[in-house]
Amino acid sequence: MPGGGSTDDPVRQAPTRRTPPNVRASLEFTLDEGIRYYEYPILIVDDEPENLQAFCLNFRQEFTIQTANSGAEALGMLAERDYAVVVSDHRMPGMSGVELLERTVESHPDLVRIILTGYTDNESIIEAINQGRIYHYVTKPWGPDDLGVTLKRAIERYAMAAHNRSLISDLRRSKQDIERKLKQANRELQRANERWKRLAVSDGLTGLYNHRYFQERWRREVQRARRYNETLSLMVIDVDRFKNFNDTMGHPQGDVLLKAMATLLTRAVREVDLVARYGGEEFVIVLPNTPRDDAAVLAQRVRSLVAQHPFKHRDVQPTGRLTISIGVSAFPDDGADASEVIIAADKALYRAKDGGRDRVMVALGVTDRAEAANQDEEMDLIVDEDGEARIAALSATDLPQPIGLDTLRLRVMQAEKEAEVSAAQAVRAASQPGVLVPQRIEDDEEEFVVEVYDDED
Ligand code: GH3
Ligand code: MG
Ligand code: MG
Repeated sequence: MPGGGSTDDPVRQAPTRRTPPNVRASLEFTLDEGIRYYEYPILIVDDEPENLQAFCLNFRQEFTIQTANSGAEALGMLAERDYAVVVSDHRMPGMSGVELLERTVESHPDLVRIILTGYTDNESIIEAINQGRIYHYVTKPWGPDDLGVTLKRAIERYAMAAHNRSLISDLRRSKQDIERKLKQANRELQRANERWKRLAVSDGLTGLYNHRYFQERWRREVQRARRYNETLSLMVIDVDRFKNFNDTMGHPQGDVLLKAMATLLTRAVREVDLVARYGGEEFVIVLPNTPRDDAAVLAQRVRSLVAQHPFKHRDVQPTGRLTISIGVSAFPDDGADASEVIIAADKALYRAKDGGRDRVMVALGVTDRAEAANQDEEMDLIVDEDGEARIAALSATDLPQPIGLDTLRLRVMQAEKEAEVSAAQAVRAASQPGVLVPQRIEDDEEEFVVEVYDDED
């Protein structure tokens, strides 16, 4: 009854249970109670009805079996539903068993393919088996016990393959999930590292760079300046009479002030300049690629900005204002290495303190240091009412020539308000090379210190 399919045909009798294979459940049963083989449909293909009948009679108790009379019919059925195993006779008109099985390799990779043959030496079967396209061959006539075992092994193999496949896809999914989480964790770690790095170089109170970072960075900047033959300047800043502020207002208010100071200093300089807390109420500013003269002018600006700033409670200070003193030095002018330049700025700062505070002092250059030690000269500069200035007791042209001095202290007596400008004009008129940094000593007396330093060294 080729091509047939009536329901009273024992060969065609549809198996009662056709639950699609549940891979997970199957695996559990493999481990615990054994596989429920009937959950895995088997397709038997043979052109001879007696063979199909014999197959069904032998195995339908244990397995779910469907039959096909030809390769073409089998392909149609395979396209319609999933089978675990296909058992095909080899010698069939139209499409041979090997050909049928080979045609299912791509479309049904997990399907277990078994060939039934009387020709064990058939080349094409051997080749198909060797290349893994056919799982097993069974020689005719087959014995029910052997074939039964073969079918069970085939189903187990199918169940395992399907299970592996699902494991692999589970793994792939979790791998993607893990990768995503890992990426996220890495991003967080990177952010935490950046925060940590920033924390390691910051001062806890002010948020400025800390002393350790300053030292490291300063050394690097000196090396760089040396390599590229550049000038690099440094300001060392100390808050004047800060102990008094602390003692009067209390330490917490002192902290508030230091924070406000840090903000002001940061705002006062360029982006490329580095502001750090040197310790206590001392700050440093590194000015890359800046000649000492420019640094002195900038220091004056910073000093003036601070003196004018309405810090909270500044009125408790002796002068009624919060002021700073600044020492300025530069590499290579004031030292051959990083430490020497810091020491030079520190010394200049001490001179600023000694000189009455709220002022800028510039370091004595390396080359002129010995000379300057013996020439701590003071001269009076008088500015008359129409803004003209002259050196007291000396005419402008009587200034020492050549200059050779790093610092010249000039006491300025003045009648007019524009004294700073006038003093500058006076010194320029006297053909002084260098930068002029006039500074008020005490408002009442209208006295000024004018720092003049030679920029030729
Ligand atoms: P000078 O003008 O000579 O610099 O006088 P000064 O009072 O500023 O100097 P001195 O070194 O005598 O005092 C510095 C004060 O700074 C003493 C210390 O209590 C205070 N200080 C240092 N670090 C901190 C800080 O982190 N917070 C507060 N509130 N005060 C600090
Ligand atoms: Mg101090
Ligand atoms: Mg101080």
